[in-house]
Amino acid sequence: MRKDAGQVFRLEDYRPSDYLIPQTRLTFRLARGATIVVAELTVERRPGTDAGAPLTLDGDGLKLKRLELDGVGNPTHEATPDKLVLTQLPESRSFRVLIETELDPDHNKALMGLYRSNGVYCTQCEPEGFRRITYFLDRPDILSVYQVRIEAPKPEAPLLLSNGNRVAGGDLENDWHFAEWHDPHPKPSYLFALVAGDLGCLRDSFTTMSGRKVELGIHVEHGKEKLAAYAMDALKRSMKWDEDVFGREYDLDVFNIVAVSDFNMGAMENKGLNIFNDKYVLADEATATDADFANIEAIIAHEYFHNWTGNRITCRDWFQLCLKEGLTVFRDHEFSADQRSRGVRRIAEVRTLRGLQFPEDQGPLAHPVRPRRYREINNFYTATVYEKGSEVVRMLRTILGAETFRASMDLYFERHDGQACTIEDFLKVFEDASGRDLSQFGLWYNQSGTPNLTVSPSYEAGILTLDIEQSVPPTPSESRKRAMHIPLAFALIGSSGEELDFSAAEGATVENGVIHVRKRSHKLRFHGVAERPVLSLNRGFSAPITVAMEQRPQDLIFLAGHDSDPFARWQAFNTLQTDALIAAYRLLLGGKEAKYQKDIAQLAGRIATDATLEPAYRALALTLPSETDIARDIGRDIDPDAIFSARSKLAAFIAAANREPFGKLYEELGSLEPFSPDAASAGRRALRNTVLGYLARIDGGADIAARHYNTATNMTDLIAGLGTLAHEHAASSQAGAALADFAARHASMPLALDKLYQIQSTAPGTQALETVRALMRHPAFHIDNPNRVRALLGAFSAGNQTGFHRADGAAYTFFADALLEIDSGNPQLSARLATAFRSWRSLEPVRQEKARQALVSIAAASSVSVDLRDIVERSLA
Ligand code: 0A1
Ligand code: ZN
Repeated sequence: MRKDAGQVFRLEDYRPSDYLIPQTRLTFRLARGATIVVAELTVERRPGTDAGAPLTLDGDGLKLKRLELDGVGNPTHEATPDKLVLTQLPESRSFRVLIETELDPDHNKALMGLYRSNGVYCTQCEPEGFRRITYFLDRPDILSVYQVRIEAPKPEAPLLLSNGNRVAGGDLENDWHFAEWHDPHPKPSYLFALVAGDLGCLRDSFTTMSGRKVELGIHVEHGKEKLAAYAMDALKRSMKWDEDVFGREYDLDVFNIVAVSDFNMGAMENKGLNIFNDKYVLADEATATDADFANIEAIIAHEYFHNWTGNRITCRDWFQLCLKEGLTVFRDHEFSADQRSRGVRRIAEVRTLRGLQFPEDQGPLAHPVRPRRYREINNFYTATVYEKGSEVVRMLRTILGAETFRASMDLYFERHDGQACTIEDFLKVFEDASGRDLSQFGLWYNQSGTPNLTVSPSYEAGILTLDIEQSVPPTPSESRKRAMHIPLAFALIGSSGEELDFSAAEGATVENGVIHVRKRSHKLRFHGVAERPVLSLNRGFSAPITVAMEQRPQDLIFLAGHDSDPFARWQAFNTLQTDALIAAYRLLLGGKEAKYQKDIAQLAGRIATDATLEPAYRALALTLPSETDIARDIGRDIDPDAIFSARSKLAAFIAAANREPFGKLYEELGSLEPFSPDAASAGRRALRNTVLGYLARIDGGADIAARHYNTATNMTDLIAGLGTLAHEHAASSQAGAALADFAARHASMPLALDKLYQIQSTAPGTQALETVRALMRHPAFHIDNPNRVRALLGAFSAGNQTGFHRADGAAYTFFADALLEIDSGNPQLSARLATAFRSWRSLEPVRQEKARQALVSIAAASSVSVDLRDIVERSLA
């Protein structure tokens, strides 16, 4: 085992290394079974370091074949697979170390370091994969200029890529060839990449703002080049957007993207050579849904934007991960908002944050956006670091204003280009550019938990009083919290829907429509308010918090119809739905019938048919809170079956009340138009497919869904038809026929089969476990492939509340066994999947105990990776 399972890394222990590696020359000889890597490092002793200090290099499972110091073999050293220590080093400040290692990429199932995916050699080095290739100071504050030579058999690997620009290439003996790449930008080892294989290429070019031509290439399996067209378009739009919005220009002559089919995450921003999970590159109307297109656009942009936020300015250590990730997510969110509909994107972002980050922040795995300790850094690529990290950057912009924000970002790039930085460095540029003190704001990086604001309004004689109480709940190892700076965007809405003015506000700073909550409690007074207003709070989701305020249903209905802020308007209807669902849940638990008011169904009908609203917005508004959303809002003693039942009944209630308008809308939206992946067309499809979900719940629903499936001309509609049949009419002959048809039509398309797995594993009810077991035995399922595993086991555990949480605990036991099997090859994947247990304590006692037993059984297994153990033990703590 590479790491001591108990070892904890702490932020306060950071210390610069004694040595630097300004230059790295790598030679790869890629041969089956035994790949040889020669690393020639120019090492420099840091000024002030004692000449006797040893040089300790990181390794992970390495086989050392040769070692030289300044050209002399076998210097004094100690080598284990996980460490190389050189002692008795030369007096001179700088010296050369040559290290030869031997690797077996074919048997690398962890997909970290150098591995083969579908016959293609590729690498993944973030965060600590480079040490699986050679011994190195494998930490992000060691910046080195890389020169890379790749040698490989030409027929097997005609394509040889690495970072930077290609500087040489040619033929060698025995049908081998080579290429040399030079990357002039000093970079940390985690950004190193190599690809070698036989791939097709879609080429294009981009001329930068200063007139330089950049060659662009997207490398995919032969025959799939056309499927990269959308990704290429997204790349060019991203390059242009970063110039226009952040003034950032690309800095090499080439930019390559490679799609691989075995990848642990979405994609990776290696300098000039982004490596992608093929799921986020390949798309056309027949193979990808609108959601896939939107994800591709966002992820292409995200990786490209890392070139400045991550690569040119990187992280000093892994505690600072949010420095690059939160900021880059913020940038990709802004990009998608500009490319699509800002209001709709914002609602989608908040749904993701609440769906993934809130449960994390409210459970045993909670950690600050910048954690202070970790056992396994791989487990900190979390929704908190990414999504909440992005919200923190967004709040900075809200507090400082768009202009000062941009000036601060300019200063950040100017001051820190070429450096490895901390969150303190980042906040300092905003302080310097604005002249403000951001020390209280900095708590957003250091304090975990979702803050709550309780707001109690009262109105009398032109004065609106708001009592605001702030609280941050206790989280693991943080029992006492300090008051945070929360920018709360708001409006006071008058009876005819207009925003009301006020003459003065006291009790907190109020500027540009934002209340700056900084204390535990505020008594705010707005003077000169013409009438009792309806409050619109946390507009645009200005802060990642929960807000508790008693609001009358008629006020929520009013906001849902009149709020000019699209997020707040959506939120009002969402709150009405949630309140109704929770009330019904409680009735069901008490053995009573679920009851719903007809207002909610009428409002749904009005929103669905309101032509002044964007179809994508209407689709989001008609999408009921998910079962996990409802569970999160209930908070404790969760019975997933009762939640499912309350939600189904509300959907049926809305459907029954809107049979006619929904039917009409469905037909209107069905008029055939040529496919386009643009946001407006996708929005129309989304609305039609959401309405289908309702129509499927009334008489003849199976026939409507079957017709939808059979007449679909793109993957979005096909999946909508299939999902509706398989989930709402599982026992129908139409469902069986459609599932068989889809499987047959896509038998040779793994990414499409993943969609089928996902639908089948999320079919509600206890029988899903048997379905999942059976699918795991299907020849197309490969436990080594993360996409297959996520589509089946990831979707089942995170997306099937009634199936995964079946009361007898059988799915927990099954899942725990599956995790251990995955863990033996790919710990990163097993650990991530295990987070499905993170909210186990909020279940009702019977399920809670069964989930606990499953976690305990993993912890007690004879061989568990550090990654999985870390998640399981923190979950149990
Ligand atoms: N930096 C990447 C995320 C990433 C992290 C770890 C990986 O290892 C398998 C891969 C990718 C990003 O933010 O896109
Ligand atoms: Zn990223």
